[in-house]
Amino acid sequence: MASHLVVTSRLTATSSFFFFFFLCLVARHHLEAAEYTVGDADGWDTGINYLLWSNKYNFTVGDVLVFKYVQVQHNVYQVTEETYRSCDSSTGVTRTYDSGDDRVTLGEATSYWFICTINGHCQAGMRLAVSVAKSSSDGGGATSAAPSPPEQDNGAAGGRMGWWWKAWMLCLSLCLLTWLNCF
Ligand SMILES: [Cu+2]
Repeated sequence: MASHLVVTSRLTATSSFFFFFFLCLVARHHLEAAEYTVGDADGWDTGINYLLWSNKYNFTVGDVLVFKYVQVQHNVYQVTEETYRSCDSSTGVTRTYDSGDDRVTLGEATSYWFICTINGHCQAGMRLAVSVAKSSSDGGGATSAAPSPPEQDNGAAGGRMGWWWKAWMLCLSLCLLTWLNCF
């Protein structure tokens, strides 16, 4: 009788853990964002067709673009569509990046335009246009679709989320093993 009680409470604990885990999974689905290295292995450089590159992917709100390049040789200016087309960065600049490892969070379902302003690089094709769709979560999209201010900074938050996720996976594996041992 006592052992039966122990098993029952163990089962309850296990199922509540899984319920909590499931909640986290759902939360993650809404928070998780894909990360794209612009140009893939080529990075952010001259001589690459970024139109072809951007056409390969479907960007959604929360995704992160990572521009990788040799610092000083290039830069990343977030600009208006007009400036993207004219390559004239004297106007229409929203934001500038120059770290060589720039992370830009696509915080809104809109279009984003980026150019490099170093000597004729933009004219030579070093410009990127990306259109971002609403979060792809099915149903109840109202909350996830709410416009949020673009938080385009160090992607530390994304990295931390990745670590949390790994921790959770480890936790789940351990729990599963323990649970299997009970029977
Ligand atoms: Cu450049």
